[in-house]
Amino acid sequence: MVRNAPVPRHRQAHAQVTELRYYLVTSYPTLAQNALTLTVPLDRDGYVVLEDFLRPAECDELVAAGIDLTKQSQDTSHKAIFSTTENNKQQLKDDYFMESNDKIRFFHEVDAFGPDGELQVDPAVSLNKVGHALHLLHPIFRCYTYSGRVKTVCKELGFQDPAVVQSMYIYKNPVIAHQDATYLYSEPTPAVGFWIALQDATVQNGCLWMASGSHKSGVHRRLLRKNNDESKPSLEYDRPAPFYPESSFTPVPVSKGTCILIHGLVVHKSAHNKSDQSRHAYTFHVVERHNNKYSEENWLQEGENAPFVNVYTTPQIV
Ligand SMILES: O=C(O)CCC(=O)C(=O)O
Repeated sequence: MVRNAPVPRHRQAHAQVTELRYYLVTSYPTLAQNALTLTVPLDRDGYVVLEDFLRPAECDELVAAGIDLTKQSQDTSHKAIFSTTENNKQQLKDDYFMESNDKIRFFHEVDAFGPDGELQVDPAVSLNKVGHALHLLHPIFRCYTYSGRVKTVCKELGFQDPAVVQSMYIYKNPVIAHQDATYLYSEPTPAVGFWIALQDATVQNGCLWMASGSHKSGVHRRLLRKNNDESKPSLEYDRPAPFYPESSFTPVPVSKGTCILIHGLVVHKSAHNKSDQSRHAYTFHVVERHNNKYSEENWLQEGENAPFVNVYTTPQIV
C-alpha cells in the first residue's frame, strides 16, 4: 500500500532540493557557509552539523508522513516494543525486530501495552520508532533519502559506493549512550549516520548529546547475530555496556531541518523529552561498499525488498 502511494507533491519539492546549499557548523556554534569539506570535522570531532539541510516545508512533509505512519501502526497485530536499555532482552529474540531489515515495522515505547495487550494510549504518543526500510519502501522517505543533497554529502565524504543500509523515523525516546558501530559494524570505514531534526531539538525536548573525539578509541562493544539455530538467529552483545561519564557529553541543540552527520564510532545519546514539544527525527545510515567489509555478524543484513544499493545510482522515485 505504502509503496504505490502517489508522489507528485514531493517530486516537485525535490526539484529544488539539489539547489539548496547547507550550512556547515564545524565547531558549534561557529558557522561556516558553503564549506566543501566534511571529512576534516568528521574525523576530528566525530560529528558534523549541517544547518538548513532541509527546508521547513520539507520537514513538515516528513513529519506528516511520520504521523501518518502512527495511524497505520494501529493495523499491526504485533505488539513490539523498542528500548535501548539492557533490560529489554526480549527484543533480541524477537522475529518482528530481526526481520524488519526490509520492511516498515512499528516499535512502541516500553509500557505502551496494558495487561490485556491493548495499546494504553494513542499510537501518536506510544510509538517509539518505525524502521528499518523506509528509505526504499516508503515513497516520501525514499525521495528524501536518495535526494541530490544526500548524494552530494556522500560525495563530499569521499564515498565511492555508498549504500543506505537502514532508516528509522524516531518519535523521541531516551537513547542510552552508544556507538552506531555496535549495531552496524564495517571495517576499515565506519558507517555514517544522517540524523535529521524534523522539529527543533533542544536540551529540554531531547536533543542529541555527543562525546566529541570518542570515535578515536575503536568499537567498544558489538551486537552480534548468532546463527546457532539456522531457522532462528538470535542477537547477543559481546561485552557489557561501557560506562561513559556524563562529563564526556556536550548537548547539540539544533533547529528544524539540521542534519547531524554521525561517525559510526562516536559515542552519542539523547535524553528524555521533558517538555511538551515533540521532537521527531528521520535517520539513516550509509555504509561504504568499496574496499570495505560490512560485517556478516550485524543484526541487519541485506533483504530481498531492501538490497544495499548504491546511493548515487538509486532514483528517488520508482
Ligand atoms: O533520535 C534519538 O534520540 C537518538 C538516535 C540515535 O542515537 C541513533 O539513531 O543512533
